[in-house]
Amino acid sequence: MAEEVKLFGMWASSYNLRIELALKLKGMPYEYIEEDLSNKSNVLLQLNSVHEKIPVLVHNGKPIMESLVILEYIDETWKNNPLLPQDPYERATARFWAKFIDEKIQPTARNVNLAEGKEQEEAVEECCQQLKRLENELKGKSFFGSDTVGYLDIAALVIAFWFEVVREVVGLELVTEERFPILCKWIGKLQNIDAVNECAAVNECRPPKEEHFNNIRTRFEAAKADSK
Ligand SMILES: N[C@@H](CCC(=O)N[C@@H](CS)C(=O)NCC(=O)O)C(=O)O
Repeated sequence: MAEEVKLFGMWASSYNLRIELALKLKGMPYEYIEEDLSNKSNVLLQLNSVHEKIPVLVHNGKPIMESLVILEYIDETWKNNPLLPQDPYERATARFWAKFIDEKIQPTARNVNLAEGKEQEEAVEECCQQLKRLENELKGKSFFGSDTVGYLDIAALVIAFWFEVVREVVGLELVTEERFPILCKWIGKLQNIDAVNECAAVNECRPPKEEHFNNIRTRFEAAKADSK
């Protein structure tokens, strides 16, 4: 039976990007359905009635939600080019750091983006400490997945893109080579546009920079207006 793989996403979402990248690394063709998040389709609302969010992967009619869960599903379903490490301890460690990114770094990064004055300064300090912890995980390795892009690289991609957002949109020089040499080297490798290996897939999935920054600017302004 031919497989049916559909992805409900939004072009500027880094969660969506995780799934696109994983499917590309697996060489799995899929149908992409762009959602307007200000006017979500009934199909999306039915598929993910709990969170009403993208991304949703639909495999042979069955929906899978939450980007990290979807990544594991993809890895277990299509066994070529494994994303998670084979060793149970290393798998657990990769999952631990992915959770750390989503539950700790992302909320702090949100405060860096949206807070002002002293509150923003505190968020910057906290974020730098969290990023240092993550950076330690990369010591002595090319990628979090060791020699190749793996599950944790995909989960952490959101950070690679956020570094530029902070500089271009928020106007903070937060992540410098001096502060985070290992993370910066990793980002450089991922963004090597001449790469022919899995890093080429990263660039294929990446939204066009200017449009992406403009989209983020608009979202930040709306979020700030909402909180006032
Ligand atoms: N924890 C979720 C987060 C997904 C998420 O926040 N999606 C956003 C787009 S980036 C969304 O659909 N937002 C619509 C809404 O909140 O109404 C995941 O990892 O998939």
